[in-house]
Amino acid sequence: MKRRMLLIASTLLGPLSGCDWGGVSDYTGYTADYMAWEDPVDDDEDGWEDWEDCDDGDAAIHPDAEEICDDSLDNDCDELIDADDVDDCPAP
Ligand SMILES: [Ca+2]
Ligand SMILES: [Ca+2]
Ligand SMILES: [Ca+2]
Ligand SMILES: [Ca+2]
Repeated sequence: MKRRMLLIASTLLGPLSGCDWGGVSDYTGYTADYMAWEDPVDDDEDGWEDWEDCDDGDAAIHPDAEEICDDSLDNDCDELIDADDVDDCPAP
């Protein structure tokens, strides 16, 4: 009877402690991934990070740029292009 209790205890505790260690390493991995994702990137070095720069491959395009009304690009990152950007490109 005593031997059976020991067997049950080790059977229960084995997977439990393994699960705890797995949880710790999973959490650490998640934190590392999250930090990497949070790391700001400014590929075109215009001073605007990728999450706020609608084109992080063109230093002339950023939220503080002037809309150029005939280049088919959203120069100032307000999701309005050329004539659609009526504030910057009013109809003549
Ligand atoms: Ca940028
Ligand atoms: Ca840019
Ligand atoms: Ca434009
Ligand atoms: Ca625009």
